[in-house]
Amino acid sequence: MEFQKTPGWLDWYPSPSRPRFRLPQGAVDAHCHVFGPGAQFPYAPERKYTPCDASKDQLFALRDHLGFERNVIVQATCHGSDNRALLDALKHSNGRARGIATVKRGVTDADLREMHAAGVRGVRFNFVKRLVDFAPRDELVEIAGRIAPLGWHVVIYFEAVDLPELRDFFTALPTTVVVDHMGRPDVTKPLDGSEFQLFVKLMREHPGIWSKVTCPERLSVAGPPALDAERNAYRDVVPFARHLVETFSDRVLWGTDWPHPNLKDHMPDDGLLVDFIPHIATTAALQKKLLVDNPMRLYWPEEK
Ligand code: 0GY
Repeated sequence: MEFQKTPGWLDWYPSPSRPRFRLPQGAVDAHCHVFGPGAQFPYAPERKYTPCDASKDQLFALRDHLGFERNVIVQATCHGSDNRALLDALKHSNGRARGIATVKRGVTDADLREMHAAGVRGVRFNFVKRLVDFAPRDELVEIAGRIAPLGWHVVIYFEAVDLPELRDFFTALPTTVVVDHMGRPDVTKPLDGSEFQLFVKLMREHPGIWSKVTCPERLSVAGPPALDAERNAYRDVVPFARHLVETFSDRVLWGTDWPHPNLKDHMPDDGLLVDFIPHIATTAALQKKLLVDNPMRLYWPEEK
């Protein structure tokens, strides 16, 4: 099947620079996607955007180029609840990728078992209006109850303004909960303002809630990075991510978000994104927790 990508959508960065920051051995890119290829794994009819293809082989090449050991591949909304591209990538990763799927109420125990065998360790619930038509809450509760006995967790994606309304739902979930992209703070608002502090409070009061300190390129309002000698881009996002890394060092994850869906103004150089890490995790000990210990504990617990 032929797919035309959504007009205005940028392709992923074709030749990322080599990062200056040397990742610790065993580092995990804990948030990335595969898209299609559409001819092999068609995009979902209910999708809100059509991406450019971004295959497992391209993802694995990026992993090696940047110096990561492993990936956590997250089902993107353009594939809906058809997890075939994700499962194919996991099965071809030689055990070096684990996955987060999207499932619907009708998912069978056999489906869940197959996903587990392939390396799926969680499901994603999406509350971002531009990306999905929301699933009813009772369906999500039912799914969470089904996956909890497998030792899986729930990944949630929402915008900061929606947290007050969603908070009680999140805290009632029976599994570990991982928040995508720090709950998407508005970084023009103060770090100690009520919006971000509500998210910090959520994490402080609920030790089962983790956060990905990801997507500076998406959250930054400073526009394309003004490079300085330190390759220190997306500076306006640093205080938010650094605060979470330092306050909740055992519950943070980092990922590239390659191939960066829905970016229209600026496509990040993934090498530069890696060079963001030492600005938010400023010691070797914090870097090891963020990039190795935490994702290994969550996704490869049998190796710890
Ligand atoms: C991300 C962010 C986005 C998209 C998706 O599944 C998706 O389509 O997650 C976004 O547009 O903010 O994590 O990749």
